[in-house]
Amino acid sequence: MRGWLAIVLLAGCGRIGFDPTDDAGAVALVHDEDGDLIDDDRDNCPFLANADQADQDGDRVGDACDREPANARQHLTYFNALRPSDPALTVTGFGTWTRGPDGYLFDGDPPQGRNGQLTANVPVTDAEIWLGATIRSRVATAPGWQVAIALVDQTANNPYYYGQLYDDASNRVLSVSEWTGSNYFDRGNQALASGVHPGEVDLLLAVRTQPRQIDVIGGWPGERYQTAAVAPNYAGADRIVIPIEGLVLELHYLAIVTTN
Ligand SMILES: [Ca+2]
Ligand SMILES: [Ca+2]
Ligand SMILES: [Ca+2]
Repeated sequence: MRGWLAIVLLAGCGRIGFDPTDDAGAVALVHDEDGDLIDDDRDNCPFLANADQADQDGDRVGDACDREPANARQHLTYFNALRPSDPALTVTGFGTWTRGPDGYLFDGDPPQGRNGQLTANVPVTDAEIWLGATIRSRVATAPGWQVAIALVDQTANNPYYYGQLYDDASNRVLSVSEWTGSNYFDRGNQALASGVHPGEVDLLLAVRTQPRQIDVIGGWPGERYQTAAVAPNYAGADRIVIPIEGLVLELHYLAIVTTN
């Protein structure tokens, strides 16, 4: 129901309190994405502040980002803080992406073009994909506003499942959508009280093959949304695409927690 280039999404991160040194000034932090004073490379949940590092099942994925905190089968398999020193993502679409010191800035304000997308060539099967961003503003002249996580099919070479925060003249939803090859279908959604608006935002797309189900959770601090959908055609993906539409937005991190 929604065109591919009309898909956009984004998520925010908890970098409030970021400090290059700890309070005592004795230990220099290399990079602390979530501001919990634990370096990314030794933080068991590097994108959500969890200073206590609680991990009740001991699988090295902290409870804060472990969807099954009592079932030891999670692995943090991908984390990109999107700094200039981190692996670059592929930019496509029409808007302008600029790499800054702590993220990618997307400008969806014409004449740069309203739509753009980043691609991470990372395969996923049973996993949670986390995205964090800050929406700085909406482009007033855009017909819609969106941040999304899209999965690209391993065989058809098409994006086929999307988790998204989407807002246009007829929809204001957090949703799961499916592209079947000929049509878009909204497989699950929850209405957004205030549409897609500025602020820190995050998005989680959780995908499973047994049973075939997709959960989407996201929103703004104090304004959370959740939906789920059965996904009989989901069989994994060979890459992740992050589409954005009609926003000026800074993307802060992309992470994948694999379940097996
Ligand atoms: Ca940290
Ligand atoms: Ca953390
Ligand atoms: Ca854990």
